[in-house]
Amino acid sequence: MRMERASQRISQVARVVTDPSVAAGYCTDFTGRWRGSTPLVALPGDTAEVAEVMRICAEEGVPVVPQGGNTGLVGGGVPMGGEVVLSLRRLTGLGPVDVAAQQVTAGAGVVLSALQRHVRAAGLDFGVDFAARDAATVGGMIATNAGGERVLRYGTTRANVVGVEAVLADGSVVSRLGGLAKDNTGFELPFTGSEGTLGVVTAARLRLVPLLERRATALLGLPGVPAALEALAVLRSLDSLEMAEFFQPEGLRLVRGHTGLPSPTREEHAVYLLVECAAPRDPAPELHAVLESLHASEVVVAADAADRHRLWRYREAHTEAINARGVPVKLDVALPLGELPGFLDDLPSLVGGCELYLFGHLAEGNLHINLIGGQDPTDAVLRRVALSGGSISAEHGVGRAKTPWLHLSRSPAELAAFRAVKQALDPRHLLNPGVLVP
Ligand code: 2HG
Ligand code: ZN
Repeated sequence: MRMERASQRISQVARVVTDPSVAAGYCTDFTGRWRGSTPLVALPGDTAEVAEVMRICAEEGVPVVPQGGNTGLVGGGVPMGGEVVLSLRRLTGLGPVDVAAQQVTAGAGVVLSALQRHVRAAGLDFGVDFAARDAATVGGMIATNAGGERVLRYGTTRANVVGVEAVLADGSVVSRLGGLAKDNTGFELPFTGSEGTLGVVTAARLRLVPLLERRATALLGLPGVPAALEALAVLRSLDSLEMAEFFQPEGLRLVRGHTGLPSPTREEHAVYLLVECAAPRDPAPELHAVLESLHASEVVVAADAADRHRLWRYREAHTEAINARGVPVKLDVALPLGELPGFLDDLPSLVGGCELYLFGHLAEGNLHINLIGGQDPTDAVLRRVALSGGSISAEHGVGRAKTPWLHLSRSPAELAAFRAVKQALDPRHLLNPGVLVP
């Protein structure tokens, strides 16, 4: 009854989708693991409409799942309890690039690649980049504190946000889009990384970085992870280093089968390390000098931009190639670099009979462990991660998938503080119930 009344009221203030065949696209995640349902998808066109929708939901006591590009991998943006979906996709406004301040204001629904085009036309760039750039949105990136391939140089999304505008659970709007680099008038409201549980991000003032068009990219074949870590330590002497991504032969075979790409190297190697440098001046000479000192088993250097994108593809196509193989269990963990070799030695016995595809962001010790078939070994793997002082979710967030294991990465005092913040900002648990906050 409440839901019916809420649906009717929402459809008077915002565009909505109720046709189940259209709504289905908002109810299933990218992997196909999370399949929910909703009576209504609200598609407000501006912040005022988002506020109206939230006010109605608060008045009717109806729960809401905020959603951006629906590229999440932990079930954090899917209506698993029949909630209203609040899609921010229509909030696509992009302000003028402030070149002096190196900032821009973007609506929550701006897709990452559209943001990149907009700011690159002004000679600047956004510091966060990853494979889902054509679908992931600014709001979703903030809500999940997205990481990606350039974290080693520019940090995660958190480091690239100056201020956020958000709608709270009661429909009130808080807005910090003024772009002041200095403003110590209190603490930050914790929207970044809150996974839609504390407020609905509607826009953000983003920090930009210089556009570095001179790039040098290479793929190294190495005998193992210890060798890759040694190479990384040397490569880190380069100020221009922007990317250090790794993958393995099992994943590479899947990617090649899926994309039809030829082998990137003459021989097969235990570990492939994809590195990229970017600088105002051609970084190729300094990268090549370092590569020569590394004793890699094999090195492939990109000749031009097309070649660079081809090399990226071997790494970036892992997610879609794995999806084409089956519905994966996805573990996104981080370990202190010194713990990686020992953890990786233990991993095969922990995952038992599952097919294991391993790749990720080496510089942050961030492993994407993708598993197909067999018994779900999540518990054993995440406990082992915690034993080494690692994180049970490095960049994808907690969502619904990882809530049972959050205590492995967060102390009782931290979890109590999470609950207190949730209680203060969303006392009736209308925002993304069941996600992140235990
Ligand atoms: C990436 O690094 C994403 O490409 C996705 O974080 C990782 O599919 C995955 O497991
Ligand atoms: Zn990743």
